[in-house]
Amino acid sequence: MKKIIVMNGPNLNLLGTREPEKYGSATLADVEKLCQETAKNLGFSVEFLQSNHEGPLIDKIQEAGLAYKAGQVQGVVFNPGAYTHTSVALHDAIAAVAGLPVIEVHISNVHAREAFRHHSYISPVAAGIVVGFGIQGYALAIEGLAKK
Ligand code: CA2
Repeated sequence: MKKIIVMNGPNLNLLGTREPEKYGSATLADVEKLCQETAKNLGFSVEFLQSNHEGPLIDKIQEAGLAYKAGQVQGVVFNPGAYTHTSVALHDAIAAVAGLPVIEVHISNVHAREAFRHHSYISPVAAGIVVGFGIQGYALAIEGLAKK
């Protein structure tokens, strides 16, 4: 069974515990369950991870690139959190694994928020972007990847 990797960046481990007006009341465990169920119905398995640090996210993108070339991975769903707006290193990691589809997801509509959230270092190297649909955005991204 091919795998979809779902990655989450800094502070997303706090989902459902604070700021429900911005990010809803679902926890990251709820997001994982949604991803597992959505992928299973489409015939894929899910590897789900969250990190508050750039390095492990970069390592996983590189690993996903090799697994994609080996035909084991369908693609990556990635909510980079605040690294979206700061990380040239994540941009470069995705650019370096040519071909690997990475779908950028944001729970909130970043374009309706502060100006510093309007720029993404990830979007130019993403295969698709899902913004502002709450945690359902993860399911939409998985559905999109399944058709790639
Ligand atoms: O809307 C999104 O998914 C974001 O990627 C969330 C990031 C934010 O920096 C991006 O601009 C947009 C923040 C994730 C922090 O998540 C928390 C959840 C609950 C409580 C505190 C933080």
